Amino acid sequence: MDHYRHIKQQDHEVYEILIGEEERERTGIELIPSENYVSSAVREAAGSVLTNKYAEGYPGRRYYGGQQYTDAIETVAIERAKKLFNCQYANVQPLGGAAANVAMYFALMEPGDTVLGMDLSHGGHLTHGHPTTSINKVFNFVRYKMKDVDTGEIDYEELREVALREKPKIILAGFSAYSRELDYAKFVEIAKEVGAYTVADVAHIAGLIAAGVLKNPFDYGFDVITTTTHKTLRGPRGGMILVRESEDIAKCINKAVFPGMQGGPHMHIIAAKAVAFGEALEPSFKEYAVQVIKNAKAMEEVFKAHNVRLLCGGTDNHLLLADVYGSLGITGQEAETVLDEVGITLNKNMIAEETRTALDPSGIRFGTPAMTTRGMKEGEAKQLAELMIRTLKAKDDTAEKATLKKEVQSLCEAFPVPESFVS
Ligand code: DSN
Repeated sequence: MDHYRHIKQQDHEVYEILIGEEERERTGIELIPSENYVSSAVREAAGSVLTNKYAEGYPGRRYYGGQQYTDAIETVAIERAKKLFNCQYANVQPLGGAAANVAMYFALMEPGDTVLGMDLSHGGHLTHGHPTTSINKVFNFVRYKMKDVDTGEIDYEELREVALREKPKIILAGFSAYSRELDYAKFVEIAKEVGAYTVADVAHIAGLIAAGVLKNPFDYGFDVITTTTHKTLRGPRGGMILVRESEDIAKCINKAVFPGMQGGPHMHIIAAKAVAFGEALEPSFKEYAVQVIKNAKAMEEVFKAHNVRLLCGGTDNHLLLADVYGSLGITGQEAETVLDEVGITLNKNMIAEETRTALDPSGIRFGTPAMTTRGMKEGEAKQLAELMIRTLKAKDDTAEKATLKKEVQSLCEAFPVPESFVS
């Protein structure tokens, strides 16, 4: 592997590990819905000399010298992010989605203030105030849920009642395990009634929003969006905070990120974000995003044909949650393990109204961002879903698992991860 030639010469231990991961990614199918493959251009930027540079502050207002190129690259990333999401302000420094959310909370609230967010067992995220997180000790988190877990419809009546009662400072829309579109207009209407900020954590669906294939919360009047940059947006591992139009909010966000929470920004990652945002502005990215959803719908069709219960009754986005314990009698952990054995990577997941434990829940969560990046279309999505069902039924069948592994490998060989996504 030429791109690791210096590591190979200098540090064989690390080299072997990197080669192992390359092989794993090449020969297996990645179905974790929060993962993707980045282009070689994004990887080059992430591995660039900008890792050498301290750049505390923001373009034109730094605390160290030598910033002509850091200012330039951060400005490119900001301008491209604003264009992608149709907003006035962008902070591209958050190191990840969790850091973005924590900074956003401190920007918009005082300790003790209340956030109204999606119940974690109904698809919300750890950083939306899970009891085990530090942020839960600082702010008060209250919840809304789905009205019907088999359609995914949010209980907007309950959301309004809780908002009127608890007077949240922030109403948070967003999820990491939910497969339907949200009614953003409803969130804004309720927030206006109680004087709350509206924030959407779109980490999972950012790429689908940027491509215009899912609704943009800003079009419905949301104040702030937080996101990661490495999921459907197909950039480097990192975070970002966007502000629709309020300069006051943007200033609070900037202060909360630096110096509030972070020190020197990772300029090499900001460069990689700029490259990824450039790719997402290309027409080919829209085609990709359209295909991500088509592929998820194709997988939905197969799971339904096999009578496997899907939470929310199916999907409008890139991910699916299946109740494999209820439908096939295999636990989420067993499913994750046996699928891993044949080269299909996904994650076990709690389902709404879960009766099992977080470490061995009833569900699996999977999605199509990475397999779509490999160029797979509906035919392959259906083939994969069939392979998954066969694997889930072959937990103790060594011969069938060996056959399945070969089938997964030949699918991978037919669809190598591309190096570039723009022509
Ligand atoms: N870990 C990410 C996910 O898989 O959804 C979110 O933090």
